[in-house]
Amino acid sequence: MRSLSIVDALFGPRDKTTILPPMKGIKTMAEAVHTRRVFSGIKPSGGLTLGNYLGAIKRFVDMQNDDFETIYCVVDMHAITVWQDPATLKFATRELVAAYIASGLDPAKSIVFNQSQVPAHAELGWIFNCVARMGWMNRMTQFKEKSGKNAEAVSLGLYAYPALMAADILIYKATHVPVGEDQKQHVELTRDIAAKFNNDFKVPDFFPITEPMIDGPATRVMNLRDGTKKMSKSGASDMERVNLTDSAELIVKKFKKAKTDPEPLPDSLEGLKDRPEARNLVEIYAALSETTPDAVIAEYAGAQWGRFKPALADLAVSKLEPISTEMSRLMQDTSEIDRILADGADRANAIAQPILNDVYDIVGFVRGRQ
Ligand code: AQP
Repeated sequence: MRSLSIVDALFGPRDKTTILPPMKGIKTMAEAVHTRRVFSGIKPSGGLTLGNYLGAIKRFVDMQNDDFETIYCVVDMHAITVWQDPATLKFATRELVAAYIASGLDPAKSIVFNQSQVPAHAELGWIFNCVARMGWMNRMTQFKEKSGKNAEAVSLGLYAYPALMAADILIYKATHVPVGEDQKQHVELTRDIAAKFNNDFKVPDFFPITEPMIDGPATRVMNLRDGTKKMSKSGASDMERVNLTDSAELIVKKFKKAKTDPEPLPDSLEGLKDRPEARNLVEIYAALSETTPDAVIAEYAGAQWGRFKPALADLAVSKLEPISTEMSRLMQDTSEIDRILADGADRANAIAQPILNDVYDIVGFVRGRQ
């Protein structure tokens, strides 16, 4: 039997299959005490995929227009948990900012910065290394997947990554985190760390119990060559993913060659059960056209792939081409990107540093000067 986590024990067990965003106008437990604040981030660990766009960036932009304070980070310290060539890391960091802005993030409305420019992330990360338990870390499935049979040879940072991710979120006392399905377990760990810290140091509600926001039709965009695997930046073959910087021709080619089965599209969602590749393409279509998989099925019931795939490719090109064009324009002057990052880091520091000072005081660190 699965043992209850601290959050389960304090607040009751969570439904493990779905975490829906709270209904508008209804306050979550965290919101009752804390400012409604969104934090999320992406690793600059390679070219961005359609999965990063639909599961994260597009939703970051949508939330910016909601009534939240929004903080979006380029988590470069997470990227180096696996080897990164330094010049490539700098390029990928700036390119990710270009992607954020080209997709609609407004640095005047949202705080946009890179993690390594705000030292409070690493400092709180260390405290959380001392709060998180080995047993909790040992349950992290992403570490198991990423380390595979090579667990002895991967970095200590890869193992500790979820504690630093908890610090990324809680250094701003963020109440909401929009993420893809793959990050759900890490946000649950963040909740456990917050609850244990609040409980151990007897500071009820110091850290919020952050809500993961995993919603929309594309919370887990799958690999185009194997519908049972997630689409990832670092996947082995380029044909298994769509990159935000792919040309229109390449996007068309990738969807044309995407693995499917011989059956036409069904006339109900039920018919997609046990058809992971077909379901993935329908969900991508739904997310790109801002509709639901039901509506896509209603439009394409009985369609052969020869009709659906070109329609999907056209749709993807129409959405992604303007983003990649704007990304290349922004990348022509990286000094503007660096300025946005420096300004974002100053604004992020202004929120993070007083929270870190409080944490140091709570844990008993003597501070000569405040
Ligand atoms: N396939 C996906 N479908 C939906 N959401 C996804 N995300 C990533 N892949 C998908 C979401 O993107 C955000 C940033 O992820 P990340 O880059 O920090 O880490 P990741 O999840 O490990 O992404 P990758 O692409 O798989 O990177 P690599 O290959 O370098 O490890 C998160 O919100 C994530 O859920």
